[in-house]
Amino acid sequence: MNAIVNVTVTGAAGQIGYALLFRIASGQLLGPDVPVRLRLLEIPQGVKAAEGTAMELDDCAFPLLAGIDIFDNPRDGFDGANIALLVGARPRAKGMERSDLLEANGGIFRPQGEAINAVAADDIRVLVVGNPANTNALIAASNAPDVPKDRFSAMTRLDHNRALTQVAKRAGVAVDDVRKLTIWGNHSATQYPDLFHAEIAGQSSHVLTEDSAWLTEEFIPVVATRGAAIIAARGASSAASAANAAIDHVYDWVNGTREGDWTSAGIVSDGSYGVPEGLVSSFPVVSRGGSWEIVQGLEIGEFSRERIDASVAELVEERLAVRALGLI
Ligand code: NAX
Repeated sequence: MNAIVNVTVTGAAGQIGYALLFRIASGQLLGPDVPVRLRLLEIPQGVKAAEGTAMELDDCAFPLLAGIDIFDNPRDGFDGANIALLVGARPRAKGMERSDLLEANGGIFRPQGEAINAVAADDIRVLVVGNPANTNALIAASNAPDVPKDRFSAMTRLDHNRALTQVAKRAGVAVDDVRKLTIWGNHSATQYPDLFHAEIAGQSSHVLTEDSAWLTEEFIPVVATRGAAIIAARGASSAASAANAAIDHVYDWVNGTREGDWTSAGIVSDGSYGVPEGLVSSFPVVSRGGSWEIVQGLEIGEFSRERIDASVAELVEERLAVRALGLI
């Protein structure tokens, strides 16, 4: 049996937390032979509900679940964490300006970054799910100066998975036959799902990219605004699909992406593809040896360039705003 891995989940009593924790405890996050100890972090008002979820986890008698602890402060919540899923965040309330939203989330992700810096395990890997995910990841990473920047990532895997299914449906193939799709930029409506390097059942995707009406009026907006469409239909935001994407992201990060494919993740830019260094932006990535690497050498045409630049411009603005607030 492998060593026990400590997994901290924030926002554990929320709807994504509820969809996520059982899958982690059953072995789907890290693999079927890796025992996990869950550390649930909530605000004090969320602790009771987290206790209820912990009771249900106990009642599943998962063989891989080595224990569950619940905390209401980051210093204890991240103590010894090997993996941290930062799901809890402050949603945008009516009438809230974007700067208010960034400030409110800074109040969450700055102390969490500081706590990760102080008490997490040396091999800590952090996935930020809570929105605005890219900039929240930037805030957390900036406040954890002793943790290598490449250990922080923001989730765009849900967008990636959404795009895979849209392409598979359009092309009439299985989802598994669609490869090398990319989500670029911010996890927001400006994100750019890029099909130009995609392979569909081993063939080029030009049949789809040449259908410019479908590409610009259907595919890109459907993927970019899918979150709002789910809310309109379900009366609540994506939860199980978001939890599933978080599982996919961490599983691939730890165990490696499959040969002949790549995925998408928000990671700290090294300046690749003209994305300013230090921004947390989504890129085409592979994971090798437990680290994300940006897929290099892709040709970016004018159509893609414009859209990548627009989303990156939004990230630059968000960075300026959190800098002005003294959060990074
Ligand atoms: P919920 O409102 O159901 O749950 C959030 C939970 O976080 C609550 O239980 C709350 O008490 C807790 N919380 C708040 N502040 C906290 C703190 N400082 N420490 C620990 N816990 C804290 O939201 P849910 O639907 O679970 O969504 C969580 C976040 O994921 C939201 O920010 C949401 O916007 C974001 N999403 C991100 C996605 C992505 O692809 N990156 C997709 C799905 C989702 O929209």
